[in-house]
Amino acid sequence: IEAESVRRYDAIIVGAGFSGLYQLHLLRDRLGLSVRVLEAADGIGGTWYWNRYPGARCDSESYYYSYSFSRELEDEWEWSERYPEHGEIRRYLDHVADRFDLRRDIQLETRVTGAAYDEAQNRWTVTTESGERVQAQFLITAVGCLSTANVPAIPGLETFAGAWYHTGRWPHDGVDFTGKRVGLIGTGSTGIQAAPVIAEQAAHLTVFQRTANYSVPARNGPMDDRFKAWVRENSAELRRKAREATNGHPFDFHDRSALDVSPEEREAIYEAAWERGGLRFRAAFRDILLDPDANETASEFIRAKIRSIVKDPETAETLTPRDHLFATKRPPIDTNYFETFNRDNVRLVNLKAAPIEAIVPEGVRTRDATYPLDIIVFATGFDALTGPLLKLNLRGRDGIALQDVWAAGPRSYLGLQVPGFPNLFTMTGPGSPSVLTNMPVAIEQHAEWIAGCIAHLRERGLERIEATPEAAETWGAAVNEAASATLLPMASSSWYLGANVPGKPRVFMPYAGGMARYRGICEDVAAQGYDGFALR
Ligand code: NA7
Repeated sequence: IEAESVRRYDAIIVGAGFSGLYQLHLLRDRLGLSVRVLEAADGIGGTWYWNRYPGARCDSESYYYSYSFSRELEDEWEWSERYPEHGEIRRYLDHVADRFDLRRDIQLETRVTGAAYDEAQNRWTVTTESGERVQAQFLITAVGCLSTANVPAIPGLETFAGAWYHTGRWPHDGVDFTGKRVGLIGTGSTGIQAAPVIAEQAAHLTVFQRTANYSVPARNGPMDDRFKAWVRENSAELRRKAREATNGHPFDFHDRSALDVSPEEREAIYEAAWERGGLRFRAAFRDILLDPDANETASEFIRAKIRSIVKDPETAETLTPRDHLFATKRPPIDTNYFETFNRDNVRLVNLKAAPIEAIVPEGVRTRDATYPLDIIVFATGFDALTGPLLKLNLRGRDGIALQDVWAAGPRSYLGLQVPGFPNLFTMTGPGSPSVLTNMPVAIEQHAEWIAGCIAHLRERGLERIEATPEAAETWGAAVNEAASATLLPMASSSWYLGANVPGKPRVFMPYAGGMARYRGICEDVAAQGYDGFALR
């Protein structure tokens, strides 16, 4: 009786953001599978459903932070700004869902609380918060990498008399800062986007900084007609460039070393890159992420900019990053971040000098002062990459739990499959290059590779695919090796390493060998009949 009440599909996808939507389209409309998408929120959009904090916008430019699989979709959609704001991205994804008739297979307000693989039936049973159970041969997680909010366990939070929010769980009707004393904890990409916007509204803003950060101006602005026309004309070329780039952005890395030019020429190149703004500042020289001396020239250029923008010398010094090199942590881009500290209603608190000890009813108490606040905003990031997957309580063959398999850090093959978890695909998982890439490029590659893999199985009458432990071992070594070839592992406080979450294993999680190389490896694996996987 029980078995009959359980609905069955060919595939279940968890999450209805960029990844889940495209994966649904491919599996249902190209492969003809029966597919169900389970989504916790009451709307689609994933990351962009939750992240509605003031100033939230994408750091990739709008004309390439979008799907490339449909020319018609591209032609009919117009972006309004150089960097898309969160609401505009949601409208885009809503449009995609309608255009490809995706909604009828998306079940909203359905939080997955567990999934277990049954070897005898070769089937995954997925359990939801409401106790519903659904089954499928294939389970695909499209849960994002930065979707599990990290709210630090600061003693006394529950005693706070005001209101507090995490940026990744922002109230949909917004937060009114008018006349309020606001404390903002965290100066990563999120805090750096939010601070200038909050400062304009609030009576007073206190920014609590643990690690000073580099930031480059985004130079956001409206997409004017000339630029739109240029994008349309060059769209095919821009998409090709993005697909073939190391990082999924359609920009060219300079072919010179920062150390091969005269100091004057270098300064001029950095100055031009600063004026142009955005993540492509990194591309000013080819070796900024490879050679510490080359990087130091970029780091020093930004430090000098901070000193020139921020009027109060002590505040400027506190804002100047010295404990890590530029872009070894995810580099933020901003609109008036450093300028914000010249406002009379903004104060910077250096947590390195006096850490937060507690939250008290009236505000935040550090080792040497109490800061009275009405609102606390936690821009404290996420339990990145592994957090969203571990929360699903996945159990593979013989009941093994992903929590146990990953106790010392994530292990996977290509970031897409974990040994012991047959027919489970982890889109943008740890071990994939996604978080180091313009996300939609990585997502389209993952979705197409997974669809290709399932098609391969079906064509050959095969039912099961599972990464071998040896392949995962080798891939783990490749991930380490790729990271070691860059400066990325040098930043000891980076979320790439899990360092932002106390107690999390320190393992460099993303594949840093570049999206282009990764794509080639995945294609080779498929061409060799899914080398490194056991097929049955
Ligand atoms: P990030 O980049 O992880 O930044 C979180 C910030 O919060 C960072 O400055 C942290 O300092 C700080 N933080 C974290 N925990 C604490 C505690 N306990 N006390 C004080 N300060 C703390 O998250 P974002 O949301 O900004 O960005 C995430 C990604 O989203 C971003 O990289 C883009 O890819 C988009 P720390 O540096 O750890 O010392």
